[in-house]
Amino acid sequence: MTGFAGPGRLRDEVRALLLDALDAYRGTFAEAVLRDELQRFDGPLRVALAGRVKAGKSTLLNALAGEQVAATDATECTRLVTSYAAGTREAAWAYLRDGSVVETALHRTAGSAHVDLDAFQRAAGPAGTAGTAGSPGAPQASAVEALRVELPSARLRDLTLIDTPGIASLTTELSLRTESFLTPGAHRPAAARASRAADPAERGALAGADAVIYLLRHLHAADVGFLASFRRTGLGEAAPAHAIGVLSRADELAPGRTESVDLARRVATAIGRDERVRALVQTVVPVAGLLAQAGSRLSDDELGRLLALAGEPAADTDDLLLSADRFVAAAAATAVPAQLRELLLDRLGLAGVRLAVALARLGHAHDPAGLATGLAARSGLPELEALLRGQFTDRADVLKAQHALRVLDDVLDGMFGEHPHGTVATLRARRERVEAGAHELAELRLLGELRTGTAELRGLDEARRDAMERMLGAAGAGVRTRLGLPAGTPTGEVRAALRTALDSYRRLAENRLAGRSTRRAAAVIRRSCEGLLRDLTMDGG
Ligand SMILES: Nc1nc2c(ncn2[C@@H]2O[C@H](COP(=O)(O)OP(=O)(O)OP(=O)(O)O)[C@@H](O)[C@H]2O)c(=O)[nH]1
Ligand SMILES: [Mg+2]
Repeated sequence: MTGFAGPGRLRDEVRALLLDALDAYRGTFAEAVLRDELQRFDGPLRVALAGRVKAGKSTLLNALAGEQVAATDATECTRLVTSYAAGTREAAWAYLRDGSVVETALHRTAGSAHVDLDAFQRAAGPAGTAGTAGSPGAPQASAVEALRVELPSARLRDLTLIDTPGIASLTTELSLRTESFLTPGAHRPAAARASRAADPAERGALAGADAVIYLLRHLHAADVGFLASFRRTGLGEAAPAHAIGVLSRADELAPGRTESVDLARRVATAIGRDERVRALVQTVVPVAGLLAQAGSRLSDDELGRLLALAGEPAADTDDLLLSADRFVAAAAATAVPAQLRELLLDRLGLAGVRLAVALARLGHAHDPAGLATGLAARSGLPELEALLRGQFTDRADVLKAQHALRVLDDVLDGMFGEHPHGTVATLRARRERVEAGAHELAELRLLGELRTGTAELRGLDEARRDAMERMLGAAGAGVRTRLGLPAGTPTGEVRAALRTALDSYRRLAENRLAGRSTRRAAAVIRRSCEGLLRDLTMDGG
């Protein structure tokens, strides 16, 4: 997109650096670390879904994957970090504590993918599965550290999705699995890391994510605490660029009102303005994962019955919709059978059923397809997907480069043992040059500093500060998004706007009356403008 360093140059440089480091560290513990990093560097971006128990992580993962892969349930459900990646066939692998990786049976049902882990459980533990293992109190004596599921899915080609157990889970061990996955090494002294270099859960193919979707139902101290630890450990000041906040289960905020998602949007915006949250995520958007899946989880016949329900006398239906218990009561006054009502409740939730009825009554949905589309349109998922493209997929190279440089730092710092003499200084110098030459990294760093308050744009009003953050890619890496222009704006107009921006940031960068941070930020944005103008010309625009 914005190939400031020339298209793909950052990627090529970092890749070459990793290869040379691999050569230098051959035969040491660090070799495996670097090999894993290289593998993930060449693979799709890895995005984890994290948040407290029952925030709706697995449901949102399914909505993004476009099929039911992760198990979801009203009781605590996800017990192992599980990544879902594109593959040529349906298959699953268990990553064991002893470091081995074993292919294991994957059973697909209509509801989810179920990984059979019976063989790995200790004699003392009960049978466990990827998503639906026993009760929350069941012993966690499993030898399995994490799972990888591969599916032939086009949606997963650019993005590997990682489901995680809830933070602040009922069992501390489950929370810790997520925390140690997302913030590798955070809970352990550096010296202890070297000895764990052979542990697969601490390394490339599994450890860490390039970016995180953090689900909140409302702002809670545990969320702030977790997000802060994510920033502190892995990703430094650039962290907000790596995290998107989602106000999840948005339909439950104002159940059944068609404007529920609008209300959720206002709440999400307010949460996103909170200083503590701004320092940790780029933005907060509302999403109702359950609504997004109406079309894939309900048949036309079932959706049709829902429309019929909306056509029944309002007095009866309104009474029915007062509570979940009333809705499924055997003796309810409706022509829709109780069994089907239970299914509708399970697939859409009460708020979803109410919304469906409201859409039909208001004439927004006339047939099953229209109803599914109406619900999906109000789920917030299309907006989240656009955001993921702009923020994560389009800058996958930059995010992965950042991760790779961080791992390289750990290696060069001796985190994984021996230094091959002589080469460390050379590699470090090259690493510094790569970082200094990559404007993309400078942008993310500055954005992070502005968000965390390390740098401040003093004396500028809020609109100007927002515009500067946007120019740095805060709302997406595309040139139109940066300039705040609509998607279809013709190239000529984009170029004119860029020239105007370039002039104004050049002046601001040289304005002695502006604060130091402001001038530095303006200088970075001036370079962004120059790069974007160059890209526009190279694209033939
Ligand atoms: N109304 C509504 N309910 C939802 C939504 N997303 C999830 N749920 C419900 O919330 C419950 C938990 O959903 P999951 O997706 O399993 O949540 P989770 O965060 O993966 O839960 P754990 O893995 O146990 O931490 C289920 O009963 C879902 O049906 C949503 O968008 N709207
Ligand atoms: Mg889950």
